[in-house]
Amino acid sequence: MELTINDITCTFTPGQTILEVATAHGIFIPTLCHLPNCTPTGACRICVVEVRGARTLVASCAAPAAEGMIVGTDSDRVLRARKTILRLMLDSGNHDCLLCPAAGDCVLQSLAFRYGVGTGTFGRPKPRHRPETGNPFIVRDFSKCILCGRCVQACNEVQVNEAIDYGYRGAATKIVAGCDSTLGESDCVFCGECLQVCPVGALSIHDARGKARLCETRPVRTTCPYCGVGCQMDVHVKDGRIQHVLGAMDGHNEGSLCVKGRFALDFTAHPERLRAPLIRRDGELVPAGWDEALDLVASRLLALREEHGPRSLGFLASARCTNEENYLFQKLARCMGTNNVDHCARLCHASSLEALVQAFGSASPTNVMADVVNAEVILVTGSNTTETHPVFSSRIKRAARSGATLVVADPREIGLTRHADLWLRPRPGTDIAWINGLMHVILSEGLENRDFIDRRTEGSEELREALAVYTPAYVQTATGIPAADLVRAARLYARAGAATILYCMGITQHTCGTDTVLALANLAMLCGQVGRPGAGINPLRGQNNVQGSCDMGGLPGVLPGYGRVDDDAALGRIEGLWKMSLSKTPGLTATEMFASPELRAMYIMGENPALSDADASHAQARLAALDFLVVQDIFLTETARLADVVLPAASALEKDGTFTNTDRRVQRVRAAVPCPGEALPDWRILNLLGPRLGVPMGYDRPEEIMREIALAAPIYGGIDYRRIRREGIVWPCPDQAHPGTPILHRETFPRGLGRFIPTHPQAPAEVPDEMYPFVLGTGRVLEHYHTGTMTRKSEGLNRIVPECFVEMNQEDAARLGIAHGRRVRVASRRGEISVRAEVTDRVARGHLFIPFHFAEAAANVLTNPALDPLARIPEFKVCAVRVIPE
Ligand SMILES: Nc1nc2c(c(=O)[nH]1)N[C@H]1C(S)=C(S)[C@@H](COP(=O)(O)OP(=O)(O)OC[C@H]3O[C@@H](n4cnc5c(=O)[nH]c(N)nc54)[C@H](O)[C@@H]3O)O[C@H]1N2
Ligand SMILES: Nc1nc2c(c(=O)[nH]1)N[C@H]1C(S)=C(S)[C@@H](COP(=O)(O)OP(=O)(O)OC[C@H]3O[C@@H](n4cnc5c(=O)[nH]c(N)nc54)[C@H](O)[C@@H]3O)O[C@H]1N2
Ligand code: SF4
Ligand code: SF4
Ligand code: SF4
Ligand SMILES: [Mo]
Repeated sequence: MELTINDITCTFTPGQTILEVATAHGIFIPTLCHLPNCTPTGACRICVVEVRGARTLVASCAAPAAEGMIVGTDSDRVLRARKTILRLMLDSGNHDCLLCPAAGDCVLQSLAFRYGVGTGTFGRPKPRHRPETGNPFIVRDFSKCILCGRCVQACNEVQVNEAIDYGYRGAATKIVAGCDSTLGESDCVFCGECLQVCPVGALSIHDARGKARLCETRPVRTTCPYCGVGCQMDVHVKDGRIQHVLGAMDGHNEGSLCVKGRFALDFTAHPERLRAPLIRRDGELVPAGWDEALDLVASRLLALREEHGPRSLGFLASARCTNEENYLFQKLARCMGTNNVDHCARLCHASSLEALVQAFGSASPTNVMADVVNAEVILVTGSNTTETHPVFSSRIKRAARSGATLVVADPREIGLTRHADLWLRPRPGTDIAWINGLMHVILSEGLENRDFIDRRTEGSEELREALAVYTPAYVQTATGIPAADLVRAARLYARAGAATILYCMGITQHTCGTDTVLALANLAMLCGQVGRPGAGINPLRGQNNVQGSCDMGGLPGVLPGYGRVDDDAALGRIEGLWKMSLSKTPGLTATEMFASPELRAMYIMGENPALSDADASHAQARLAALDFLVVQDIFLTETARLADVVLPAASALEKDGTFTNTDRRVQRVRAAVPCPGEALPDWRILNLLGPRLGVPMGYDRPEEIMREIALAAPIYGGIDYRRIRREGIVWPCPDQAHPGTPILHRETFPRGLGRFIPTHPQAPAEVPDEMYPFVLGTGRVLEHYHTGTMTRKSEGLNRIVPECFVEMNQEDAARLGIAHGRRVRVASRRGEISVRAEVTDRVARGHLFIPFHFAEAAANVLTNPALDPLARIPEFKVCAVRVIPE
């Protein structure tokens, strides 16, 4: 279809607005209230245009384009209208550009300049709002607000946090949080989406005056160093310091970030950053030079290998480090003669890895996050998505708003339960029962996908027999989920044109984790809900680069690209590439390293097991008892304090490389600020150490390492820095011409047929009794990350969540006489911590929740190190404790 704008013929597709058509043809129309992907409001009217035949001017952001339309965007009438609108806006507030933090990056300022409009024309009294500064991140100054409403749309339609709205009426209209409270007292989660879209200076960052204005800074495109969503961000830098962080509009996150990505990169400049290597002398860690430290590491590791053999050495790789660094790290370990290399994936998705390899032949998330829009039903289980994958959760909430059915299965009330059509609330550790129950209902109602089962799977008959006992009545008793809800969920999932499963630690971190993931895989295959747009099974990857460190072979049983170490062909290929002969004996897992008396030395790059391992006191004792411990970190962590040598590393903001997010998307990481002191990027440290251990390295740039990765791991075969300059590529990407693979298992599974492996419920390793009557679950909060080494260096985050707490049900609290906010002791068979009581309905009676971010009240002092027999993952989600009021 065609229309004419300013005498230029423009083609368009039905449904486009005049504004969209103009923009697509490079014709400028000013906007203030317009936000892409949101309902047009036409609130500011600055985008008015003249349409021949229309009596009044038309707001182009809301008016649909029509065949043959004749549009003028810069007639006198249009310009007059725009100037009047600008005058009214400038008049309505304190638009003093000299003192405004948004100057140089303000749409109002640039339009005023463009249209030659000064201020003060109507002489109206200026508003006298006092800026709201009470929260640590966002300053709200409504004397500059032009009521464009973009912040309201960003909060409600984009992030779906529903914290702010219009309040009052007429001239008193204003943007309010909650019932006109401060942002800090409202539901605001400080994602900063509103801040990023505000076209003027009404919303600005805290301490703006101590920083450079946006227009004075240089942007560096990089990937967020926190969670597996892998948001793309522009880090704005001046004078070697990070000044602002903006979400990249052209990234897969479409401009969104969460509070950590946007506001918590201040750890990079923290005074406690490691600035020089440290060596233990007379019991004290003292500064040393690089040569001295690396020589010591090399001589001790070589001596211990000489004396006790290569299997006495253990290596922990890092899901916080880049692909290039993990690749070099496992290369170093393997070339030293051991496959004893593992990392935190063991504590995380080891059970997914084990189960999905058995069922499908590959364990990676099957669909990219953006594909969730294609799902009619979204089943989220054991994932507190709004807090742990926040920007992805916004996509899920948007999908639910536009009609997708959201089913949440979680023992705890979480952010998503409010948006769910159905919330199943199983007792912790009972997931296999309800998942089997869903399949029982599906089979008994004939809702299974016969065609998929016949063509793509094997073992369905055994499954059918195994499921006979899981009637809704049985499941209700076993899990606490009402029978009717189970039936409803089964019908929703099975009947959906496309349904996707998203799951995380609530499923995996159990002694029955592998079996629970197998049950989910059975469910997906039974209904043919995998291998299509909107249909898949997605173990959400947690860390920024946990997908990548697995891909790089940071695991004891597999090489880069997932060839098995005990497979001659796979091993032979890598031996040829490295020109080294390697061990074909699978190594110890991280959890086994801590149990094995064989182990004499460890090299830990970017992990903090002294706090993150189950039964942390035992883990600490084990680390302390090693003959030699090297820790390479950005801070002197609880683990580093136990080391013989500490090597200071550059953080993600100080080096180049790539991270692979939960999409399997390989994205660039770029240095934005200089390394502190003598700290070096991990890849450089390994490059210096390798030759000292007889392992050839010699890489000048991370890009060279990626070239070798492409040879070592065929799934990365077509990935190079040039191709991922702007946008990441989703592996498998076997060659340079391949566009990447957003959806896995479309035609076949990597193992050929998908395999049904029936599983049955098992009780957790430790169940409540008279001495320890509560079930404790551990996990995360939005504002903090793991052992807190980074987020607890952020002043703002610490103001929001300053200390550890235990969530406890109101009835339990009342029975024990514990008031909200009171300190209590929580004790298990392994230890005891002191925390503040958070009395709430979020957890059910008999259940407790404690986040594991706080060293001074470490949840892992309490947790049970019992392992899943196959995956060797500890049972972080269930142990038995008692609560004693202090
Ligand atoms: N803010 C923040 N974000 C993070 C991280 C962080 O530390 N902080 N860490 C990252 C990493 S590495 C990971 S692995 C992910 C983890 O992300 P999640 O797995 O979402 O995080 P957890 O807090 O461990 O929460 C797990 C969820 O499982 C539920 N759950 C507990 N027990 C059970 C059960 O028996 N059955 C079921 N069905 N559900 C249960 C809990 O109620 C909770 O909602 O987060 C990543 N993102
Ligand atoms: N109770 C309980 N415990 C748990 C869990 C739970 O749910 N409950 N979850 C488990 C899970 S899923 C995970 S993934 C683990 C996480 O366990 P860990 O990986 O041990 O925890 P982190 O605190 O992320 O440790 C990462 C370390 O890397 C450092 N670091 C950051 N960037 C860099 C870098 O560029 N280079 C180097 N060299 N170091 C860097 C950080 O300072 C930090 O010390 O915790 C597990 N532990
Ligand atoms: S920071 Fe995020 S949650 Fe808070 S008001 Fe702005 S958009 Fe809403
Ligand atoms: S605060 Fe900013 S984004 Fe929100 S209505 Fe006012 S001017 Fe628009
Ligand atoms: S959602 Fe994850 S990747 Fe995105 S900004 Fe937050 S922590 Fe970073
Ligand atoms: Mo994790």
